[in-house]
Amino acid sequence: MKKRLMVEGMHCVNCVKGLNDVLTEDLEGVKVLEISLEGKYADIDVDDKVSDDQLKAAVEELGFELKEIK
Ligand code: 9UX
Repeated sequence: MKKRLMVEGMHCVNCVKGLNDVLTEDLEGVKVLEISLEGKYADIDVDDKVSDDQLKAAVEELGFELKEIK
């Protein structure tokens, strides 16, 4: 299913790359559709087996904050 992760703390393109990498490499079953630095979100397509807690852990591993999942 498609989810939008509202992410606080991305400040440059390397942050975007880091988030992309952690989401795709740490978790099996996540496809990144778009990450917006300006919009502070990451749109993903994710398998049902991946929990919101796992997404949160991956995002926060980088020091970002997962504010909300839409
Ligand atoms: Mo850019 Mo992000 O220098 O944590 S990598 S601000």
